[in-house]
Amino acid sequence: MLTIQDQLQETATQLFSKEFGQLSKNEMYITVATLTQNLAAKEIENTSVLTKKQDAKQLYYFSMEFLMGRLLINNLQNMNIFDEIDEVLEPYGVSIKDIEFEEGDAGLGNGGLGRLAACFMDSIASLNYPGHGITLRYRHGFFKQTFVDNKQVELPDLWLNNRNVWENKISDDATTVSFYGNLHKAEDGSYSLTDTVDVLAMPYDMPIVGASHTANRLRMYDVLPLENQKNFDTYEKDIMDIVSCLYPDDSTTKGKELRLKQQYLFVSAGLQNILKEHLATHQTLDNLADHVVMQINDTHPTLLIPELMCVLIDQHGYNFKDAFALTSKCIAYTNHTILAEALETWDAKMLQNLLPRVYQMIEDINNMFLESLKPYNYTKEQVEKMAIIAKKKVHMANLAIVGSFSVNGVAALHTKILVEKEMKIWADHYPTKFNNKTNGITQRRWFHYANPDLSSLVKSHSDDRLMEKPIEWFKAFEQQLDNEKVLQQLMDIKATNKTKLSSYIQKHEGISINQDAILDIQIKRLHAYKRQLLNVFHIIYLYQRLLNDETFKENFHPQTFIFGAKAAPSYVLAKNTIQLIRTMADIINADERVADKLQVIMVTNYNVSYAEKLIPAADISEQISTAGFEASGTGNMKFMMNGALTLGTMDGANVEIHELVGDDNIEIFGLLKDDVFAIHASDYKVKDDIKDDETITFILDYIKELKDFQPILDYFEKENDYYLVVKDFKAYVKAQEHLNALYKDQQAWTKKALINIARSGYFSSDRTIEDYVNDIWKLEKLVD
Ligand code: 4GP
Repeated sequence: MLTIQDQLQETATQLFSKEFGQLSKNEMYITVATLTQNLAAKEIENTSVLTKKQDAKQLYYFSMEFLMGRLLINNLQNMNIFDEIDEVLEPYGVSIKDIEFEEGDAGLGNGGLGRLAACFMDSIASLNYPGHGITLRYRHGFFKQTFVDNKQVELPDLWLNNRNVWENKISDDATTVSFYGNLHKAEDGSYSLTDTVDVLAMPYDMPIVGASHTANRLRMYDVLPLENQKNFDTYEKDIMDIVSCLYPDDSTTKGKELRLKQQYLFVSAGLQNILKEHLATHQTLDNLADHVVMQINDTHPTLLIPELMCVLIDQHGYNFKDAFALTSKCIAYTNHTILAEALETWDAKMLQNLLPRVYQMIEDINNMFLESLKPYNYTKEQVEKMAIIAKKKVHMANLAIVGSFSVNGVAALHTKILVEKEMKIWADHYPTKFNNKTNGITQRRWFHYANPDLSSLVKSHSDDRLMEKPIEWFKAFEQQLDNEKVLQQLMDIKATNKTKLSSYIQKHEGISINQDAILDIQIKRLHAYKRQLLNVFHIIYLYQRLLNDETFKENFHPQTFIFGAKAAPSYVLAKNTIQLIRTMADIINADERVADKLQVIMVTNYNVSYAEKLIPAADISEQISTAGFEASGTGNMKFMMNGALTLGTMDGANVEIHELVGDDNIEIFGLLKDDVFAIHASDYKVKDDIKDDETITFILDYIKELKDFQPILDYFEKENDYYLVVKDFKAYVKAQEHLNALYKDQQAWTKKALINIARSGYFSSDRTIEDYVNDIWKLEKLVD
């Protein structure tokens, strides 16, 4: 057996025909990563041998997004070879940390849903379950953000330009996927399509290496042309577009159709591969549900339902009833949002044109479903609300609910809102289908890797044997609550993390942060409901107060506000909010009068790697969405685990954080969801509130004076402040003041931080995955 050192040299020779010591940094990264990838390949093989031997049921997680971030260190740590490789590198004067940034962030996602999928993959493998991800191999990831005159500018993310060491092309599993065509019905009642436009879906697999002995796969589909297609040049250009980017601009019909093509491509190809594998072992699909479970991550992969029906009926001779029974036993659906605009619908004509047979199947499912409603006394409106096809639209959430055996929300409050309000009619109709699975995050990336010093401290006071039981492992740390030495160590670690962050920010943004300040961070997608506007309104208020109130200024502990957010390219209000934050940052950071008290930074191109630096340094975690609108949030969990105090509304998983840490260890403010819903149902006029409120009037006037912020002003004037920034403002200011005062007692603050860390184990995605496994997936562990 070759030593790791020999293997590294061998890999360097194979790849670059060079001595390891002669490699450039980028070549060193590629060499180390390739070796890691080769070692992972053995684990994948072992996993598939075990899966076969145990005839184990497998999970397939269909998601349009997997926001993986960098993989090198994560994989090395999970494979337990980090230290060994680092030692081998030492004589060459490099460490893994020096080469890790050569890797591009795999940004195949844009927010919570995609990052959740990545955390789930890590937990599934680490808990030794056979479970694979299925997605698309977008040539451009989520855009790269830059700023010009404080305005967001989007650049393509060319993540595949450097060699993607982690992927393997699996040509043997390439499959044909067909679009368009003419549908024919034969005399025996069977259907066929002619004149379709066919493409080759080519899978690339990335290893998902768990912390134990299991390695699963993330399968990403690329598109390649096929011979014998008409008008080859246009055909080739058109089909290559399918995987060109994560979110096609869907303001045009063409863009919408492209998105639908993306959805069908990975659903159809993924399903073909799953069924091929199943049939190779079992020769029948009758027992598919015993061996395969498919989770659809939001509605984007919902075409899986009619597609599986088509395959069962057209290729395997099932009748409709049996095909439906089998399909709905294999598929489960997760809902991630209650925002009405995010509930997908497709123009029926477009779907029918693009996928004639699939559309027909959707019609059949719809007819069967409507028929099944007849014995109930639903009103016409209710039936219309539940119909899969209504008003010339296909309602994907309705299709997902009808065709799956489980529908889950992602936090207790979210599921409650689905069951009691947004999807009440469905939950009453299918009372056993609905369930909650509170989200989680992988502690391996978001704690052990991102915050190594804190990880060592907790480790030294916990029991390694509990490592696989994160709730208990973290909880053991609470015994140190009155240990002054540990409290001091916690403060020191926070200070060190701030220093590290400061140099990172200095390098990337050209600003260094005030190390003594309270670090107050809001990082998430930019959306009106997440209320970055509330945060920046408070900053404008604070700035004026510091300028005009000496006593206030004296008592105020310096505070640095950091934002990280990308706005969807066509989302005008969100982009305008970014511009306001950046403009305020320029004004405030240049004003000597508040220099030692207030600082505002909006980082560039916020992504997973940035989050890994920001979160361990934070004191305050801003989770200030309008109650009832954030399904869960997962950033809130990451901050908690790293010892930041949550400043939040009673929304999403904040509610569960509050329940775990109690009133004293979290700063809750603002309207409750029922208040919000009541206001929305009333004839509330924000202008009445504004006219009686000097502070808000001042802030709005200030923004007006800045010019360039009409979309924000319109949001108040024309959209009536739908997300209730004005209504929650006073409570938010008070909560901020409370935290600012509290911070002065460092000991008391640190105790609260400690309690947050110690009780955060509940939010490990290991717990979430065990919940999915027990209630939905019913998988068994692979035993080595
Ligand atoms: C997000 C939700 O907004 C967030 O609250 C939740 O934590 C996350 O999913 C994971 O469940 N939704 C999306 C989306 O990212 O695209 O709908």
